[in-house]
Amino acid sequence: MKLYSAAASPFARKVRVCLLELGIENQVEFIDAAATPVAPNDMLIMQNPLGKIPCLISDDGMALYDSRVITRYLNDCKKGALYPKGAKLWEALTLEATADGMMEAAVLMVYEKRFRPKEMVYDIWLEAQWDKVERALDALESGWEGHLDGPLDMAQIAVGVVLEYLDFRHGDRDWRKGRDALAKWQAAFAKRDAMQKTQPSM
Ligand SMILES: N[C@@H](CCC(=O)N[C@@H](CS)C(=O)NCC(=O)O)C(=O)O
Repeated sequence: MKLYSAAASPFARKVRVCLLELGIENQVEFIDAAATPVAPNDMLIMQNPLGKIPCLISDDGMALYDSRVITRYLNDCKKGALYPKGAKLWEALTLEATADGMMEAAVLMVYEKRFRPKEMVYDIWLEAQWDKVERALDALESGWEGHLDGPLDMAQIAVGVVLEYLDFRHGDRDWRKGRDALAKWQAAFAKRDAMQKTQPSM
């Protein structure tokens, strides 16, 4: 298998952590394919017309995206337990979608500041993206603790990844303030081997 990814991408990190937790990281060749909305990567758009990473090429040549499709595929291939069975599945998928939505907002904020001409940066829009992140953080602080403390799954991995991405790109916003329980959970989760081995870099 081949994985188009980049060291700073939180969506790609979800997949890298998933591979490590499933113990199959050595079955994948990693291809660095950093892409931006204004400078698509030519090699990548031949596999994913959306031009986004991560994108996995399976052993039989199928291109899979986005991150949630890839992680479910890998979990199925390995017969892993990163997606619970029964009613818990819907809870896990909703929590994963919450973390992915936070990632999306946080990544869009970076793009707005990085790729838009300075005079066109729309502060109201930027703050509205951050409001989404804040509301989701509050929901994680009180409401999801039962799931976060349960058996390891992809939802927890997505939450662990997005919280570190907030430190990486939006450290000045101090997401931990007033969220002691979530901060404590994150500090423990960050110690996992798979999280340590995949820390984001420029
Ligand atoms: N929903 C997608 C989001 C992927 C995504 O936005 N990736 C970013 C990098 S972090 C990207 O490739 N951006 C390039 C673009 O938007 O054109 C997923 O879960 O994989």
